[in-house]
Amino acid sequence: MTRVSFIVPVYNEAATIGEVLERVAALDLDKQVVVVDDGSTDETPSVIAGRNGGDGFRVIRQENRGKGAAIRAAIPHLDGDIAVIQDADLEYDPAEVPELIEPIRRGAADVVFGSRLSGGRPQRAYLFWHLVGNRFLSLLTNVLYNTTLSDMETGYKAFRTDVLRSLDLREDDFAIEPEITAKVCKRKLRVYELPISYYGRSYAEGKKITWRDGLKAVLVLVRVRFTD
Ligand SMILES: Nc1nc2c(ncn2[C@@H]2O[C@H](COP(=O)(O)OP(=O)(O)O)[C@@H](O)[C@H]2O)c(=O)[nH]1
Ligand SMILES: [Mg+2]
Repeated sequence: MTRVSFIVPVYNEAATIGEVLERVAALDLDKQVVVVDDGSTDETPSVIAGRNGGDGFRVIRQENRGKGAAIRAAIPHLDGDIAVIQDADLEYDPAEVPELIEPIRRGAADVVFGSRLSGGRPQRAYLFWHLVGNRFLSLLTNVLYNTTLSDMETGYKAFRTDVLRSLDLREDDFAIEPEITAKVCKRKLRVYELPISYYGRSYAEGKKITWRDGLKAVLVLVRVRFTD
């Protein structure tokens, strides 16, 4: 059976992290869960500590350096065949992970992106400029790397674990998303997309990504294409 490693970057998500971990635990998969909490100042640490996750459950703590640093910190600890990034904020529903990883399990894909923009699943209607920004970044990705992604910024990205390890990721903050996308595309890996649901949250509910991350994404996409 395929073992699946969940990487859960979490920063101040006390309202949702418990439910996320419960939904992950409920999945009928052979799995490992690596939570990276880098300095949450709310109740997140006690919610995590209150869970007895068993053998495959590990919590990494470090100084706060961003989502990218958190994902990178988890990579050396992965022991699954497939690795999935699972945000801690319930924008993405763990119940969809078995479907997401299926193309990798079948041996057809090296990487699968869950797409919010390809239709067919519930999507919260809101934040017009985010949609425009995400469409633009995906178009730029497609032009630079000759591919056809609809949602390069998606939080749901699944990988063969050896492929994730080989990407040599360096970004600390949200620039990890374009860095992953760019390096995956540049390597000519077999990338698939699958429509997923998106239960988007507002800034009042704790969303942290901003337009500055969008600008930085442009730079990272161009940099990896022409230099790295
Ligand atoms: N460990 C860690 N996780 C972070 C940090 N910043 C964001 N995250 C997590 O990354 C995920 C995505 O963050 P979010 O603000 O929802 O961004 P978006 O979904 O890309 O708009 C959530 O699970 C956050 O808790 C950070 O500095 N450290
Ligand atoms: Mg989110």
